[in-house]
Amino acid sequence: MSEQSTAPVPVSTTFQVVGMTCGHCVAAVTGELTDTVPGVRDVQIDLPTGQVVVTSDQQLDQAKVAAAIDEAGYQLAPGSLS
Ligand SMILES: [Cu+2]
Repeated sequence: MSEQSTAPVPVSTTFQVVGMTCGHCVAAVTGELTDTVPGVRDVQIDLPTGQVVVTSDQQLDQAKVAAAIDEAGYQLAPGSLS
């Protein structure tokens, strides 16, 4: 990777989502986050632990993240995003 002053520095945010049980859940959460939270580039989800790692162009809007998880039908683990 070359250094370019104009390129945004990706931000990595990790949090925990409760209730995901299969690949469909992962796809739903990934899609909702990608579609509704500004700046999201990549979403990585570890199903067994419910750990979600979001790479984004800017600091994530926590309210939008919470809304996206809720919209997908799951719950943000309390205190995992602060
Ligand atoms: Cu599922």
